Amino acid sequence: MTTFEEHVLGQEKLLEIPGFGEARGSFAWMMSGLTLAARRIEAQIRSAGLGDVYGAEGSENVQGEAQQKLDVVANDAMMECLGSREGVAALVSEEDESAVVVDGDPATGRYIFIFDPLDGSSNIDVNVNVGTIFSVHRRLAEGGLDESMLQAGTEQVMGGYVLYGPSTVLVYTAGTGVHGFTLDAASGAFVLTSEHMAMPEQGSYYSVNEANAAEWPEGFQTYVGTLRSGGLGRAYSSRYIGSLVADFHRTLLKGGVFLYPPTDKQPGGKLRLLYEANPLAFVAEQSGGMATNGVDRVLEIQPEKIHQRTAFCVGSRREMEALAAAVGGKA
Ligand code: P6P
Repeated sequence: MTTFEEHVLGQEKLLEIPGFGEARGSFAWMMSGLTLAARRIEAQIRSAGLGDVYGAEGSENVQGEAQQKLDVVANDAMMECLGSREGVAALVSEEDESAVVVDGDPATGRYIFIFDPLDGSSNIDVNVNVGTIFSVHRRLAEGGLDESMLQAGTEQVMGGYVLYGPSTVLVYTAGTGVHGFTLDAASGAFVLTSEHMAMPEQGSYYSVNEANAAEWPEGFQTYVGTLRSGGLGRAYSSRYIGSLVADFHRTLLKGGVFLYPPTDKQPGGKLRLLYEANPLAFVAEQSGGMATNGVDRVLEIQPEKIHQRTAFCVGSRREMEALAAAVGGKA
């Protein structure tokens, strides 16, 4: 039985993660703050119907979205569990307008945690899967914390997600493949259940909110029509859960494509670059898939703001190459 923390310790040695060479295990210990938070969030979600944690908090987050009570619970858990870990310089959350500085000393504050504490929370009241998405960057030796937060996705030390579903799974990459863990209720540990996960070259699902179809750029409309008509050599089914982590996890395991194209309402895209698109793009590429905004590779987009949005297309190589051809992107 290999736990998440033991696996990260192995990655730490493999990757010679800077700043912790001498004190082996410090990076793994820091990352154990994530699994502690995930266990706290999972417990709240599992018993949501029994307590008063369903429904809206009655407040709005920085995105102007009604906060669900569990959004606040999840954000508090991430802030408390990660904020108390040595090595964390700052925390960036979807739920908070600005970053929380934990340790501004570059000698000890070595990593920036960027996360969506509970994505898809509008689905909670109907008992649909939700997830936590996380991205870890190094604090840059030069420049301030702001520059360290706004690094391109190619610079991520780690990216991944926790999916709270029939079982609770954690999937991550640190650049040497994608690895999956399942929460073992008996021990409370996230136990390694899939190592070096590979996204199929082609799938048979496409995943997009077709209610927006009339607002997509024409190339996307043509592309989805091609999928529907068997133009990629096979019949496709449509699957759209409306919870990004769940739609992504299915795409990772079964292949196919997930799309959130630009729309008239949101020409710059709806999903967030730093704590949704970048970590999932890192996982997708490390498993053999691809991720773009329709035109450019997501991981190469230079962020300008921590809550910046992007169009997000992610999936198997075959579908993503066909998308690039249809919308003029770089495959
Ligand atoms: P729409 C959930 O609110 C979320 O941020 C993602 O989890 C999901 O993929 C997307 O929005 C769904 O958006 O506009 O299709 O309801």
